[in-house]
Amino acid sequence: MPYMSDAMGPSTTTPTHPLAIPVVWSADCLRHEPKGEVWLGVMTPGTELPERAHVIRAELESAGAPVVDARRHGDQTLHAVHDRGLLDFLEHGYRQWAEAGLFAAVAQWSGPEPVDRVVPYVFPTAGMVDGLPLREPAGIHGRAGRYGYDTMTLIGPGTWLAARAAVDVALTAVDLVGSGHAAAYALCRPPGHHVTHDAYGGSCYLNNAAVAAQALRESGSGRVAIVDIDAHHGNGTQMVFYDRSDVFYGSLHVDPGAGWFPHYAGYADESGRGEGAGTNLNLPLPEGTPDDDWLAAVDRIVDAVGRFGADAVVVSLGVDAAVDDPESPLRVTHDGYRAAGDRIGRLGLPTVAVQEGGYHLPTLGTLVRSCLTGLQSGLTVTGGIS
Ligand code: SP5
Ligand code: ZN
Repeated sequence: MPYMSDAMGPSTTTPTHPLAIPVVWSADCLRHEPKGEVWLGVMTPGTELPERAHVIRAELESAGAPVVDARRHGDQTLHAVHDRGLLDFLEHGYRQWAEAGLFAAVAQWSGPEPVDRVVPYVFPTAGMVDGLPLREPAGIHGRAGRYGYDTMTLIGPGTWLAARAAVDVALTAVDLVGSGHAAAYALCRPPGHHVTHDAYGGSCYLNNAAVAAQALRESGSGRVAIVDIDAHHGNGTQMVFYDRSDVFYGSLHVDPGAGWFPHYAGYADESGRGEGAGTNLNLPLPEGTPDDDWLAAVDRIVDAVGRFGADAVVVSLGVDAAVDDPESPLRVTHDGYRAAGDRIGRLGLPTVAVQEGGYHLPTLGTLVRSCLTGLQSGLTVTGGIS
């Protein structure tokens, strides 16, 4: 693969060399249709739409990237990351909701277009249960709040199929890296980094990046680092590995302390626990953060990954830090995303990039392309790609 310096590429959208990083794809990822998000008590338009996957794929194909279909994988690695109760709820909850007559029960109060989506209504917060054992509610409507921690992340008829397919996409990308590719990109949808061991939310259902990291561990990488450049803190990924010393998690994101999702995690003093002490790094950033400050934070995380001694890297590649994105106040440009990819690539490690957020459809594809172009050039410099 040819080396491409920043000076040689006149602009991010007109690279002089094709993108060679394989793009893993599954048409089943389109089957999740959130239809909306219940936000502040009302149904609002959905943001995590199937069109996201279409525009990313189209742009990467036009950049020359090979597209590979995901291969079906078993549940072993998924079970190492997620609780069986969560998986059971995600797989069967929609049907059970329908069978319990809950869609019919609310139809009289919905608007002209009834929405058949699972939405939780009671949450076992720390203050509510106050140390009581966490029970499995009998009613499916009660169970929803046991596993879902917000009202924005709706479950429809295709949600499980898509979320499970996204895990296969991530695992196939891990396989490609295992078979000698320096890097692979998993076009996962729905995204995953907000999902903990047993709780979904933030437009995410299964933690694709955490499953990829776990799979890399199982396939021989002794130490794996996750670099999360999505605009939001990946609270789910952080907590999956919070007590472990074999997986490092580093994230730069809009400061939850300034009022941003996920509100309850992502603070600078969260550094890991027990065996995992010192293997978690959060760099919260102020609203309006531009490229130079954002890239300085990327550098700090890349340096920490180097010190950790990772054998492989998972990038949680959200592009919602971009200046035009409607869901975050960070102000990163295409050049910023390309530079971030380059810096991560210069680690010279096998790299699995997993799609997370990014909601501005007109620039979504070119932002991902910029980051992967940078990753390719960084890997080429260090000999990670030959
Ligand atoms: C993967 C990812 O980027 N998840 C981010 C989820 C954060 N969502 C916060 C939503 C805050 C309110 N947005 C209003 C949208 C109205 N439809
Ligand atoms: Zn995000």
